[in-house]
Amino acid sequence: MIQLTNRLQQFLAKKNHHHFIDGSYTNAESEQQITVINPATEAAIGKVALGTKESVNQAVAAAKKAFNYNSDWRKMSPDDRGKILYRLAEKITEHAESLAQLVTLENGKLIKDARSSDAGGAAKTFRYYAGWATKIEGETLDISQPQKGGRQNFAFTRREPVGVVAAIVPWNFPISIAAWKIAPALAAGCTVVLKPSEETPLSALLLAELAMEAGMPPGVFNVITGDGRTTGASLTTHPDVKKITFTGSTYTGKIIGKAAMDNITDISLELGGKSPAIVFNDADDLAFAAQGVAAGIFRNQGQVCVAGSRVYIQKKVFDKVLTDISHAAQKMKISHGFDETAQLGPLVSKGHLQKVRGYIHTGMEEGATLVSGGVVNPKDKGFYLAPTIFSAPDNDQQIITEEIFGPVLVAVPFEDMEDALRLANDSHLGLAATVWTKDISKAMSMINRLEAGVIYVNSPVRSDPGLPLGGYKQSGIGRELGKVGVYSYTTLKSVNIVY
Ligand code: TXE
Repeated sequence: MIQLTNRLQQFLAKKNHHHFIDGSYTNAESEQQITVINPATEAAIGKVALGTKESVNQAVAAAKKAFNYNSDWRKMSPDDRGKILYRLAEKITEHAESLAQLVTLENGKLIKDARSSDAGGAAKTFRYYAGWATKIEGETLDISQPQKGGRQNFAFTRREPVGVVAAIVPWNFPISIAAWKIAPALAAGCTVVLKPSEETPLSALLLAELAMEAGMPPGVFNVITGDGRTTGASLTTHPDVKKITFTGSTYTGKIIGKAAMDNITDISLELGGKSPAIVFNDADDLAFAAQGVAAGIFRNQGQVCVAGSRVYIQKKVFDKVLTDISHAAQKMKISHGFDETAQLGPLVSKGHLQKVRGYIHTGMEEGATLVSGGVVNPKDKGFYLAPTIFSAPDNDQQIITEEIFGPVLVAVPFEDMEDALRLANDSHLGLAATVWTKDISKAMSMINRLEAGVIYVNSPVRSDPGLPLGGYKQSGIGRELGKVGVYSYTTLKSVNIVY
């Protein structure tokens, strides 16, 4: 068992955690509380405040004040803003073990993933966007307006920070997804109110402490804890919020999208996926492809927006590839996240485990063939599920049309490229896809015709701060990460000087 760091022990000793607003913890004694559960042990690890409308107002007011034209933040040079983001990246690296352990405690995920994807991923994202603070550009434009008396035009655009940003994030990568939003928003000069998921709110509070230690002016980055219905809804309907950035379910994304339109608030949505992995007969190394497909669905217990949860395998190699994937699945060691040798941890919550199990039941009822796994919890305590694989003849089952968001894979055979495209594009979602082939022409045809925002060839999908992420169809609106990510927190002002 891993020894918790001193910093984390001190943090957890507080037991009751409050919102982080205007540079310090607030006094939210009067609010209801949410208990945060460790999914591996089912024990409580702390309580956070369930933010009321008043607390949300306070957080937005702090962010608005920090965005005021004469504030320290607004007057700060891009270079100094970048330095603060860079210092925060260093703080995250310095306290990476505390952050990773906290993420494992509240989410259940494997500590190695919490170290690399969450703490490591967040540091990388802040480092990447630190450099963007000094690279936000407008354009000069050669316009054709006639002017009197031989006067001329000097037209240009400038990018300005959009204002107070509401960032609403899910529980699957609590601080790295938060970083995907906070880092570009701050690089652009915005201020932020972050609402973490009610399942994993603690790591966001620790991140806010580190931001202050990195020299972030008060009010620039605030954290409000709470649920979706009260806290999240108060934040997304607040008239002083100028941009909403959300990652979560398509269902909630639609509610937030409608709320945004009431105030004509800018919005970006990164919603769910049901991403296809397509394995051709001529994949370079079929065993490697099978391993990649298994990694693409079972990483983080399948709770990954870009998880390849449908695998289409060309008929000639269907049995071989499916057998390899199921061998890989059956060999996975299921254990709590602090077991350094574990390969699959618990799911995030009891409710989520029930939801995923419900889908497995539905798959069996609808006649899909269960190849491995199933609904049985392999442990006495904790929210565990064995990696589960189904095979089905076509796309007409619920387990292949809806996002399950757990360690559940459905395999379907295909004839040829046209058939693979028909099956892969037959979805209301379009976040990601992977293609496994050594034929570059085939890979390019697939890239051109797949309806997905992110495509990887011969690798499971991974994230990188420099590579934009977002979805086609009901997988979302807008893109985050990369240059487009930082520009999405700016608004364009067009200017013409007649001289
Ligand atoms: O998501 P929600 P949940 C999918 C996945 C999962 C399902 C449900 O299929 O099984 O969503 O998960 C906040 N106004 N994804 O319930 O509801 C909420 O408090 C404002 C895919 O966790 O979308 C949390 O902070 N905010 C996804 C955040 O929204 C509201 C990752 C996400 O919650 C709100 C997670 C409201 N009305 C789940 N209602 C991905 N794309 O990676 C809820 N929230």
